[in-house]
Amino acid sequence: MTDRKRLSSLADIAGSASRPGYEPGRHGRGIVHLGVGAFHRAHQADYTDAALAARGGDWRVVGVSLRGHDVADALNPQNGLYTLIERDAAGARARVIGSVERVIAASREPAALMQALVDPATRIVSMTVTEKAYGIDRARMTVALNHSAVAADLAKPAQPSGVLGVLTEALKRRRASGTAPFTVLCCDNLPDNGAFVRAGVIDFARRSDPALADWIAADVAFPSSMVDRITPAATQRTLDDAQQMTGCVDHAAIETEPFRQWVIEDRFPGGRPAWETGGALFVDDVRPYETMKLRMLNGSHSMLAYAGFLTGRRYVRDTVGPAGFRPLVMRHLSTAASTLRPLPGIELDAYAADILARFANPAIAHETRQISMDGTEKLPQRLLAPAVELLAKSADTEPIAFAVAAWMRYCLGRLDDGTAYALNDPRETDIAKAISGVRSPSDLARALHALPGLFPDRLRSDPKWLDAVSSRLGRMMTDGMEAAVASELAH
Ligand code: CS2
Repeated sequence: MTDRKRLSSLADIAGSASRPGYEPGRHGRGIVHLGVGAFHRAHQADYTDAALAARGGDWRVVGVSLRGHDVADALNPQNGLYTLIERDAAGARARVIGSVERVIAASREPAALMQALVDPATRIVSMTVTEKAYGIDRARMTVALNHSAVAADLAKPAQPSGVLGVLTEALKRRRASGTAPFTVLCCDNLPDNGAFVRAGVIDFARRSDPALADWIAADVAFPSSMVDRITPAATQRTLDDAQQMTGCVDHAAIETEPFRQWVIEDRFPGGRPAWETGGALFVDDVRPYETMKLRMLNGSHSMLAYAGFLTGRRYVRDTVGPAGFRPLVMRHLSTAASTLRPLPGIELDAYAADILARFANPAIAHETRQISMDGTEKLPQRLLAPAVELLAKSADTEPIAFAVAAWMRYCLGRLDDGTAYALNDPRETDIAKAISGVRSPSDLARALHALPGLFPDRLRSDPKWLDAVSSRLGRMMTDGMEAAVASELAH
């Protein structure tokens, strides 16, 4: 094993893996991507690889890790090359991706980050940094002053470390040097994600430099996008399979499902790669696609993650397999679909059936624990917004009440057998404080509904909704999670 060569050039590849359809070194960079984790490598970098092969162009990606340096340490010695493995029941296929040029670990080399961002060759700055990294208050569409990165960057705007601070400082320097701005492309699972980041950046800039804020408002494009590809964390098996399929040691290999989807608003004043050659769909308004994906795929994902994790179902596939609770997932999908407006070209029943088949993929080991994290960042768009709309039309909210009760049960931090686990939520301290000493399910439900800025007033004040949630939470606490799932199935 150890005498194998580390993947670092296309000439090293000796195995079934296919190679990029172009010579990576012949293409310059055009994109800086913040948050170069598994999802980016399975999604945007893959589409960019397809675009480079089909149409060429100087669109390689400089990846950035805003916090750690593991990805930089894995990818840089490999000249950015890594193996992307697609798995399904029929087997596994591997491709070596050539679209990433290198990775900057920003905490180690902050100057290199700014240099890449102000480089006129950088025409797009995209990001997948997860919901909690932004520090934007959605209700007010302003910066969240209590967000640690926002607070630190407002205090020292010239040495930023967070997303808003980094984007604003880079745009400020480009404006000062007369360089055209880059397009900002958010690829996180957030509704109206372009407008969301735009509001955050403009508000951040306005606090120190109103003229800069006006320039950003007038001249910087923030197209929205909807992204989709189920990508579990890589494991030792991923790395072993990559080695077997490339003949090289690859510390940056990842695995994913065959399905991928990307819907993007076509507003790129500085140009863009021909992502449509990889199957991306360019539309005028991404919002209906984003709402569909957030409420159907991500909403049912969150429901099955809490119910699955708390009943000892380690992987998503176990929740929809023979020993799972597939009808609850189907019920959630159809409730979520009932909140959507028709979208030309999309059959919601077929979309739901595809989601179920993707969840059931026997070759993808996606941990329910992974999806359970950051619930306070995920619930509003996935579960609470559709619940409000259902209540407004007096429709059945019980499937969503079950999902919310399962999240609340998860917030208690102990399995039925008493085993403790970490919540992994940016508001876990607030949650612990809110429920400390609270015993009854209805008081717990009320305490969690009262967390500032999380639940919409419409839900907090609706007795029927509160009862639907707390009666389910009560069953989960008294009879155990498995019995609560069975009772919900019998409902
Ligand atoms: C998941 C998503 O972890 C989660 O919260 O729901 O990451 C999901 O796998 C992706 O959005 C699929 O595109």
